Amino acid sequence: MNADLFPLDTDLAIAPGAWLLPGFALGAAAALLEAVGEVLAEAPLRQLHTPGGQLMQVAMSNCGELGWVSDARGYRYQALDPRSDRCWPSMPAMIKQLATEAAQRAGFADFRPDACLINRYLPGNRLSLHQDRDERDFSQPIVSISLGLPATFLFGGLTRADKPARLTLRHGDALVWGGPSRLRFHGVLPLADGEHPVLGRQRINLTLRRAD
Ligand code: MD3
Ligand code: FE
Repeated sequence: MNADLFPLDTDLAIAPGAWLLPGFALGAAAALLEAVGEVLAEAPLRQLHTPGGQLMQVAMSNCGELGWVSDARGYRYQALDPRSDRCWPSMPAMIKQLATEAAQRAGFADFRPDACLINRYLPGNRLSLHQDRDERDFSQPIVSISLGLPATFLFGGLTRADKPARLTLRHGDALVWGGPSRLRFHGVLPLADGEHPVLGRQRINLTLRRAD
């Protein structure tokens, strides 16, 4: 009864509307990685350019009806993979299911993700502080699932000037950001080198969102 009505005592309230679910995806990690492998066979990881012309360190791909892209024309979601001009691979049902369950556990019963961004970090790769604001409906939360090497995640406030707090994200952890935390600034410090037993020298992050 507890699991459905209240957060488990292992669930960690980070901020209003923001939850860390440690190990939430651990049991599903092997199946998740197999599904991600199938997506990446169709839509390989690639580094994108920021609108300002900088090459992003983190390599990305997408699955779902919409995928997040960045280029000289700006940041946006689109239905076609610009590398192939074909639709992004569909979102594997088990990924969508897991993210929906994580959102539910954090109190967001109506999460309907249509976009899943796949981020691949190699040692040294970082993601600078930013807001996720390319989506239409900020009442829908964001769910992220971490796999592979641990990363130090930075979460700030609603202005860039707010000094960010740090949080370690490990293999199998899920994060849910919604409500008043949906527009917090956040980023990832340079990935420390290491060897993960399953993923080797990398970290994979899945970020599920409702874009449209
Ligand atoms: C907090 N990815 O893809 S996931 C991104 O680990 C992104 O790859 C990071 O930020 C990563 O945009 C962080 C956790 C996350 C995602 C969205 C958030 C945290 C968030 C939106 C608002 C606040
Ligand atoms: Fe983000």
